[in-house]
Amino acid sequence: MKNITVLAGGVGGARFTRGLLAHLARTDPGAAVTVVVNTGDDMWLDGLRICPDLDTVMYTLGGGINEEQGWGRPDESRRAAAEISAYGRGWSWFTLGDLDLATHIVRTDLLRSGSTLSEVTEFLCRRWKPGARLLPMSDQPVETHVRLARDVDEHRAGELMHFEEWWVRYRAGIPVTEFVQVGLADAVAAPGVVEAIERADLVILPPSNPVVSVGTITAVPGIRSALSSTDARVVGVSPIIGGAAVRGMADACLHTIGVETSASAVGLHYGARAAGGLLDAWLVDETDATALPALAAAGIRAAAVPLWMRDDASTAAMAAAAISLARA
Ligand code: FO1
Repeated sequence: MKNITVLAGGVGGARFTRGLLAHLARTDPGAAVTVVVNTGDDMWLDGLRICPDLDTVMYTLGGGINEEQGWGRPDESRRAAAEISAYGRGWSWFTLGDLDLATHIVRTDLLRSGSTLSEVTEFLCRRWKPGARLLPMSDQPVETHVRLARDVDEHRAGELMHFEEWWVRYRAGIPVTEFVQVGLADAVAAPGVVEAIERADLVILPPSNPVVSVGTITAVPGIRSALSSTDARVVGVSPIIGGAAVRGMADACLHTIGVETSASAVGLHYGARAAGGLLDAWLVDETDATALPALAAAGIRAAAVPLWMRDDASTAAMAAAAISLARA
């Protein structure tokens, strides 16, 4: 198992990858991990380029994450954000901490100097040393927006709203009719992404949001075809346990695209590679063991193991389960 590629969004994908690296350090120290990270949550805010999932993965693997929040830095302060609000600027409901701002300032500085997002990510990782190669899914902006089903505050029904406003300001609590990836038509996979999938010995879809993270990454031109042509096994880990999203409001996203919030529904939504889908195998939690026959019938090899990421040991065990399922 020399090369493992993970397609990750924010918190769930970052924590899973941390467990994977811990497992590999013990069992397969020569293995190299590449994380292809969702950039659909990215935005321009206060003149700065914010990349929530890239930062969550980088901070989590680099030891700089606010563990309770799953995003941002620990021991944060909000002095600059308070001043920005005093000017009536920015998003008062979206916390840009003082330490976190340094990352956005350095990233924006490099982007304005002509660096690509891939180059910026590589530069930032020289400091954080995540122990894996981080690649943005694309160097072109592909921003997830939601289309509003009704008027809310200053927004009108039918309009697009940036996903982060829907997610953070409204906690995904207002009805939307669809997700729109603004910029997708002009985007291509970032350098190294297709190769990282095609040359992998194993590709893992971690328990990230199946719609706005895994769905966004696999919509980038070139990525889905790489997943169908790679010789690697593709193993997914359910982000839904016992009919509820483990984290975040994934159920609001699944509802919007008409997929039931269950481990089997998400696995079937991803589909079997043999039938043109994404998966060779799918890990569900023990409470969802009843889903195994339906998944097998759809051509997806499945196993039921504990999927609660309580600590590093349990997350490492999940990674071990994904690897052994791929080898089965
Ligand atoms: N999430 C929140 O719920 N509230 C916030 O104020 C917030 C600020 C924030 C700032 C930088 C950053 O990188 C992430 C931030 N997030 C915040 C998390 C973000 O919404 C999520 O990490 C992803 O976009 C969804 O996985």
